[in-house]
Amino acid sequence: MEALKKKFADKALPLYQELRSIAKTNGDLKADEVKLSQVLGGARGIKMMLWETSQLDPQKGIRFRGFSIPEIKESLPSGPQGEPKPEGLFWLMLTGEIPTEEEVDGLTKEWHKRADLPAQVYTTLDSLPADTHPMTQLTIGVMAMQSDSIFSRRYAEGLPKNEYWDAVYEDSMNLIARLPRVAAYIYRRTFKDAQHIEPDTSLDYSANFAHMLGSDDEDFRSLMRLYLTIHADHEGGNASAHTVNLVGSTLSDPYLAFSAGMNALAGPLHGLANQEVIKWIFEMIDNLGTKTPSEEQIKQYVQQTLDEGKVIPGYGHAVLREPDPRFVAQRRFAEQYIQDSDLISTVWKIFDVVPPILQSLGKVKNPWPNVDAHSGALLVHYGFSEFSYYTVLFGVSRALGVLAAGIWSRALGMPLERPKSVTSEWVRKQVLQTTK
Ligand code: NMX
Ligand code: MLT
Repeated sequence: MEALKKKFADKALPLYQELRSIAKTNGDLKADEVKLSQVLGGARGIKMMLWETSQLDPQKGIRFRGFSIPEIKESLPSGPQGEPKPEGLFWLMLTGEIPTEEEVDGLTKEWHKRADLPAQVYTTLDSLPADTHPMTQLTIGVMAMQSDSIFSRRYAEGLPKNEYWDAVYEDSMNLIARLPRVAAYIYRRTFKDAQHIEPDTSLDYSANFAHMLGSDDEDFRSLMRLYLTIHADHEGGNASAHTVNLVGSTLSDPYLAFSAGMNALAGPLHGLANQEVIKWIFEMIDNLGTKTPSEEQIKQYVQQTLDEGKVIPGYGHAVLREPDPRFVAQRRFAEQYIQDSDLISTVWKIFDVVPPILQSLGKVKNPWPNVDAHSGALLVHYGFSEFSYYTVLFGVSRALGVLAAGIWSRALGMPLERPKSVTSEWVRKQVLQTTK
């Protein structure tokens, strides 16, 4: 058994026993109380699932197995310029331990070994019109591999429950290994006249992905390491993770579950916001006729967007109540690696202008920037200006978190997810009962 799989099994199987015993002895303890405002308000804050890989604090932001982003940057094995390798984060999410350089190198090699795509992925993608949205291409590309699922095959052969996690682990490792090839293929066929670039397996996961996209710039490789690390997981309740969890709980295999999650990520209130942000900034620049808008000009454009009944993309969050540490990490990256970019200066000016305006509306719970407010400007700086592609990069990263969590769910014997719904009549009755 490979080292990561063995380490995971050693941790997960005792936890399975412990949680079963907790459910038996303390199952009646309350985890939460639900208010009508939560039922009518997108289930905000309701505790209803187990998610081992990360936890989100409204003020402090994301913690991956207890580690903040600065701590991750400090502790995980990194590339030559010091940005953390996502291989290390995956290891941490599965084991709770910071891996050694050697363990991370071993994982890079393991993913290279598993990265070949079945031929039908290429033919399926090639059959799509070139203007098919890259996120649609991503889910179709993933679905084209589903016939390879080890879980599905073994389940049909009569897989016992205590081996589910093993088959899900194999599928998840294969899928993570293959995603950069699928994603790069989509990018090159859509935007670069199908001039594809062979992988370079001497590189780590992120640098090889950057290479297949078309860049061997050392700074861009570093950005990819950081990008793929910080977008990987945001606890279980976000729309893409929750979708993967829900679909996975039916024992759909990781290909089916992950592609369902990508359809959630493709929505403009979720991962597509990174595309929306840069589109909005370019429209503002066009509209104002300057690449260096003043704060006053930005204020007016923000007001115009709100007056048109639209949201300011990249701002606000369902959980966070402070600037997103993932925004801050990208800003620090820009400060360190990029001098003199009008676009990045504009992103920072928007950060100065937008929060007080959103606060003044009196209804926005979080006026601060989220992860998507910064990423596009960095990608444009390194020559990736095809913004309809950006959410695919988010998706490749998100695979690490949601698939690691899926392995946990099967190892911990999590059942079919099936919460309760109510009708408006039931809601009315609750109100009548308490006001009688
Ligand atoms: N611009 C304008 N209005 C906003 C914004 C914003 N950025 N954020 C929230 N509001 C409004 C929201 O539409 C709602 O209005 P109404 O009552 O008229 O329907 C009101 O403020 C209260 O919303 P909140 O409770 O603050 O936010 P909620 O938890 O419902 O939604 C988001 C969170 C992220 C969906 C919301 O802030 C938003 O639409 N932001 C812009 C899109 C975005 O950046 N999404 C990316 C999130 C990160 N990700 O990658 O997933
Ligand atoms: C995410 O990374 O999934 C987003 O910030 C949305 C969320 O956490 O709800």
